[in-house]
Amino acid sequence: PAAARPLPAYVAWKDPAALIQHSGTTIETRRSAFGTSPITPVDRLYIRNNLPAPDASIVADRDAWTVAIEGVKSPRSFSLAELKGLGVETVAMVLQCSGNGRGYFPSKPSGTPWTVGAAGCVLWSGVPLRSVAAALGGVAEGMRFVTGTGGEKLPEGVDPKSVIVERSVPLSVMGDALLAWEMNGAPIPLAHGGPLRLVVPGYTGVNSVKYIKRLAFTAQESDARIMSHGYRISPPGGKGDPSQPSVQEMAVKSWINSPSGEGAALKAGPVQITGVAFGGVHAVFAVEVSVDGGSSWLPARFVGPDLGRYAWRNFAVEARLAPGTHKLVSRATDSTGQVQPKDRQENAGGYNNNSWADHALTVVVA
Ligand code: MSS
Repeated sequence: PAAARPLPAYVAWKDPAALIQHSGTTIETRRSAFGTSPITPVDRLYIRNNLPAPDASIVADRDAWTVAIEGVKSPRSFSLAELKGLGVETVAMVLQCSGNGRGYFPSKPSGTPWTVGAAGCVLWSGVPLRSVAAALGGVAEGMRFVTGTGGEKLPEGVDPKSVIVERSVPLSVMGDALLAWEMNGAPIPLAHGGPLRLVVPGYTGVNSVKYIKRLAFTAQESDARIMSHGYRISPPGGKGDPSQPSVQEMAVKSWINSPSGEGAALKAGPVQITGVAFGGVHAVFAVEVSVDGGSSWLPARFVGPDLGRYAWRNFAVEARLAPGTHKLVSRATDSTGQVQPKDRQENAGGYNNNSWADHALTVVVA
């Protein structure tokens, strides 16, 4: 393959050969770089920043980072050192950009044309939101949302609401959401939201606010543009507005990573077809694979450990592919019986693409 472009300084420690660099703030994992264990190595994990990452000085003294907690009986700020005393939990979770799969929309929506690689599965450790709220007398009456605000320095001369990364999710996420300081067993790198990140399991990536400065239980959704107009399921050709559904819960999805279709033609003979499958807010239950574009299906088996309902699972099917061209597809079912659909739901932003047909992979066998 062509020599990879050097990565920007804040992600210079990542593996360039494993990544597709769309821009300095949008970097995707190559399909062939996912491997066959459920946790995505941090140096291969995708990056999506709506604003440039803050200065690296914010991770120089992590424990000194502070977050304001509002919308509780006794609001106050906590340092990260203090938060660590309130509780600790670890969750394995698929982190997936709302626009993962956008590149398959024939309408070419504006935004990064991600294929499969704006996703990974990560272990996060931190304090449950419910423990933080409990330490402050509980959530104040009438609050219906959890609103997280990112700690980026905002550009001068523009309305802060038009650029600030501030997202609201329903209060029901309280069961499993964390304020996390650790990722795959190490402090969260700046690029992924260190020193402290809100993580909302089962929800698309934009809802997991990095470098969180304010966690508020609120009666209303944020009126920041990224919430009110951005990340909405808008009709094709339309614009986002607050009446449309926000991009929040993820739905059942899977794709094949190997063979990747990248590189030289495969040799005829037995092949393990592998990929990843997840249910979003529900656990993934089963996966089927087709080597004929979806005409007939084979049951796949899960490979490796089950890290819980928010994680993805690796799957495998053994097949013998004759010389020629084959169209490989996978289709997952979640624990509530929801089957990954054949077709995408058209929308202007190119969000939530879980179509199995769009994720088909054509491979040539010599
Ligand atoms: N946060 C903040 N603060 N900022 C920004 O920009 N972005 C989003 C999230 N969070 C942001 C935040 C998005 S959009 C996403 S995806 C994610 O994040 C990513 O992550 P990483 O770590 O991978 O980079 Mo789409 O839905």
